[in-house]
Amino acid sequence: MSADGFSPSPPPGARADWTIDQGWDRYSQAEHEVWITLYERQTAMLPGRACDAFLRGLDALDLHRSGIPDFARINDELQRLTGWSVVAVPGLVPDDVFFDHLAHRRFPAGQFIRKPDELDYLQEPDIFHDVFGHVPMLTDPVFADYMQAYGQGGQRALDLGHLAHLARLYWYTVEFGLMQTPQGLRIYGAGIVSSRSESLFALDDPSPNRIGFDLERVMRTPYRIDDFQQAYFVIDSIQTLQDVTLRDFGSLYDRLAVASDIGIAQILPGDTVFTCGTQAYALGGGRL
Ligand code: HBI
Ligand code: FE
Repeated sequence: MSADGFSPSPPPGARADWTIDQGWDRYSQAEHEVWITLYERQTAMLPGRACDAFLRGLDALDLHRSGIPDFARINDELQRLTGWSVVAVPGLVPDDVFFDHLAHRRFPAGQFIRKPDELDYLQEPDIFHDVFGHVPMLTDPVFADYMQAYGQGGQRALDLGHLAHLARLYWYTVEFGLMQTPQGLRIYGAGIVSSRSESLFALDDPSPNRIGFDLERVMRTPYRIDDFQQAYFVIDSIQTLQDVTLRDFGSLYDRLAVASDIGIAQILPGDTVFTCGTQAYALGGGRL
């Protein structure tokens, strides 16, 4: 939604809710090969790095078969497991449209796939990020409920003028979340699991801070959209996410309205610190 409160209209060919047909038959062989390349790269490195729920979901959905998956096939299984479905969209959709889909257990996924010369970085979420990154976690019943609650909360955050705060929760959990397990830190965030370089950086690099998840703390922390994160937040279990959404965000938003943001690389006295990062990567100018 734009600042004046009106959403732009869907592009030509899209429905009122911004969905389009996936048009699975129209993907070229070259596009299927991009999927297969990315799929093989990520699945080779994710055991021992991604959390069990993600790896189980990946297995359950059998996402690699013949390249880019057909949403109709994924949805049979996903519907059965958690009642979610994947719908195709042309790219980024307005916030209110995005939240409405999530609130109805539909995940909007980009229909297109990145070009072979941009395997590692892209501006808009494509089908590999959206389907490989996000959909496996939607097979977990608790995570599935969290995502729906997030969509419902999104509609309220827009009304209350606190979208920027809620978006940080999404960013630091759904996109870039880490989880503490008896076997060590694991990835569950879609932005990490769908990226080879960030799957290494987020777990192994000494640069970023890794801090125990705290809802209010996260909502006060800005994030980077153009490079690796300078802070990652660590949950104990998926249940933590569901518990968070049981709270009423109204009083939280009132406090946040007068609270200052926390520096992106700052560590506070109350933080549970997994890693006090060197920030060497960001101080060195990152990849830009
Ligand atoms: N659209 N397709 C798509 N994917 C997103 O992740 C997305 C979006 N529109 C808005 C949006 N995300 C953000 O509003 C939230 O994540 C906060
Ligand atoms: Fe995403």
